[in-house]
Formats: sequence, structure tokens, C-alpha cells
Amino acid sequence: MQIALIGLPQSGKSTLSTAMTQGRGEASGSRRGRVEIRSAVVDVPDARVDRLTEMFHPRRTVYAQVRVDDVTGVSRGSAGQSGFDPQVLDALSRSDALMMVVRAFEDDAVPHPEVTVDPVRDVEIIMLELIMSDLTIVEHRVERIEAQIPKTRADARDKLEQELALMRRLAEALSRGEPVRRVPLAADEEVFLRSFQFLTAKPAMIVLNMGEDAEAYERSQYPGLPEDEPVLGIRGALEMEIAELPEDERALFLESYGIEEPGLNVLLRECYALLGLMSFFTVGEDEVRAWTVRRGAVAVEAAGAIHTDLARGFIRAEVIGYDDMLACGTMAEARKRGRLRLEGKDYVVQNGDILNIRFNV
Ligand SMILES: Nc1nc2c(ncn2[C@@H]2O[C@H](COP(=O)(O)OP(=O)(O)OP(=O)(O)O)[C@@H](O)[C@H]2O)c(=O)[nH]1
Ligand SMILES: [Mg+2]
Repeated sequence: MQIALIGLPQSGKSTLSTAMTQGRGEASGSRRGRVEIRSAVVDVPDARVDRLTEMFHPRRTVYAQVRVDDVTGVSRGSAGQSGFDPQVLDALSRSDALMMVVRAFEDDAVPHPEVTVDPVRDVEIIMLELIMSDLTIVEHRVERIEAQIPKTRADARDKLEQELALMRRLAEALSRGEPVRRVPLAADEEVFLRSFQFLTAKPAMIVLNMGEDAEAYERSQYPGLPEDEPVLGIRGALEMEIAELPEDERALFLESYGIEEPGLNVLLRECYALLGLMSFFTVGEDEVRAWTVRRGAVAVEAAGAIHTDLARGFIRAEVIGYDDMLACGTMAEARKRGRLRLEGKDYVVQNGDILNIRFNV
């Protein structure tokens, strides 16, 4: 899974991505002109993985991973007439979800490109830039098809005309300020459009970067925010402080601030929900590991997430739910109590299931 952090300059993107990678990820970056993209691979914190590690004492523990791209170079007018800088467009197109990082903290020492702190306005600016970027692509496509149709043999024109009608519908919606994800599409249209990777077709989340002494986020404080995007309030500067603390001091610090769980954990969990993803686990002496699949995935898909051979040679999956595993304490006990089930290819994997795939290739 890849997520891109976008937002106006100085909104807190790097603060958040640094907090995410602190001590649990690797960062790399590329810079060209005003554009800088810093990528980091981040472990998805998961208390269940920690608990399973305590139970199985494996040689290593592997968390699910997310790639986070911190993308600069998006501000009012940056999608302009010809669209985003190609590097920005590329980073955004590759991502599975967009996190719009919006400044909500007051701090005279940090200049705001729009002068005042106004998260609702900033969300509108970012969304407008995304829409402009998609509209540029759609309009190019319309021009190309219009030029192509007269040169095309009559029997091959149908497909082009269908695409033209679809692109015109998108252009019309985008011109009205509607993201592609809200345009009703037939299943085949949706599949067809995937290759275009429209930015406004991607799931998006608004991340409000609140000051360190802000109250917990309440939607009612920001009445102008779009209703259909999920919003998460994060205290960016505080998250960075938390991430920088040695592990053993973290709990105390969180407690003194009355925080139950670091906001970054919540953020990554929300990303999973937004993208319709979940985790299942494999356990053993060697390794305890989290794997990511879409919600509703069946056992053979889960096997495929581990290795294609496991899907190809799939025989059965030995399954136990996470809570059952905790209650039993050990695999031997689980087996004794008959809690380990044998399931076939079509078993719908549940969030947190522990799987052992039996296969033969
Ligand atoms: N007071 C306060 N300052 C913050 C907070 N989060 C970030 N900052 C400061 O705001 C400034 C901008 O933060 P960055 O994380 O660099 O913002 P950015 O979005 O990466 O900025 P660009 O890379 O320029 O687009 C820095 O000086 C941060 O220290 C916060 O929650 N409270
Ligand atoms: Mg930055």
C-alpha cells in the first residue's frame, strides 16, 4: 500500500512523515527544482502483532508496511494550465490513497502561504488542484479522440465514441467541481478508467494538523469541511515528539497528555479502513508476521499475498481467530480444544485471523 501526503507548503507534511518513520522505517528522497519527494517505508503498528510476538517468541517480527510519499510542490495554481509537475503527478498517481495534510495550528513563527490559518479554504485549494490536474488529462484525451475518430474505420469507431462520451461526462463533472470518485460509473467503465489513475478517483482523507495544545478534533468546529471525506485530527508536532522518545518513556508521556494511543497509529488504521484493507497473521518459531489483504478476501487470495506458489498449490488453510488464539495461549492448546479449523479456498478471511496455508507445488 502506498499513501501520498499532499498539502500546502508548511502544513506539516514532513513533520508527519518524519514522525511516522522515526525508528521504524527507511527514508529516501529525490529533489528537482521546487519539487521534492521523500519516500519512507513505514511499519504499521499493530498491538495484535506485539501480543503474538510475546506468545510465540519468534526470531523476527514483521509488521505490515506502508509506503508514505511526502510530496512537495502542491499549492494554489500549481496544477495550472498544463497540470502538475510530472514528478508530482507521478508520485500522486502511483499512490493508493491521498492524505491531505491541512494546517490547523496557529503559530506566528510559521508563515502560511495563504497568510491566515483556514483549514476549510486549504482543503478547497487542494481539491481544486486535484480536479484541475484530472481535467487537464481528460481534456487532452477528448481532443485526441476527436482527432482520431474521422481517421478510424467505421467498424472501429464505436469504442472510441463510447470513450469520448465517457470522457465528456467526466469533463463535465470535473468542471462542476465534482471528483471522479463521485461520478456514477458502470463496472466496465470503472475498470477502463483505472489505467488513467485519476487523482480525484482515489480515496482521500483530510488530516488536520492541530497545534500541540489543541483539544481533540471535533467535526463541529470545522463546519465547512466536505461531508464525504473522512477527517482525522492529528497533533503533528506532538506526534513527532512522541516518535522521538525512547520506547520505554512513551507510555508515560502519552499518559501525561491523556492520549490513549499515538495519533499515527490511528491514522494508519484509518487508512486501512479507507482502502478496505485488513490484516491476517502467520505465526511460528521463525516469524510472526502481518499481511495485508482487501476486506472480503478468500483464503486462496490470502495465500497469494504470501507467495504465488501458496495460491497455486493451495490445499487447505488452518485457521484460528485472533481472540481464540489469545484465549488458548499456545497452538498445542488450540489444537487440543479443537479451535483450529480447516478451511478451503473460498473461506472468507476475517480481520486478525491466524492462517497456516497447506500447499503442494
Ligand atoms: N506550532 C506547531 N508547529 C508545527 C506543527 N506541525 C508542524 N509545525 C511547524 O511548521 C513548519 C512546517 O512544517 P513541515 O512539516 O516542514 O511542513 P511541510 O508541509 O513539510 O512544508 P513544505 O515541505 O515546505 O511543504 C515547521 O517549522 C514545523 O516545525 C504543530 O503541530 N504545531
Ligand atoms: Mg516538507
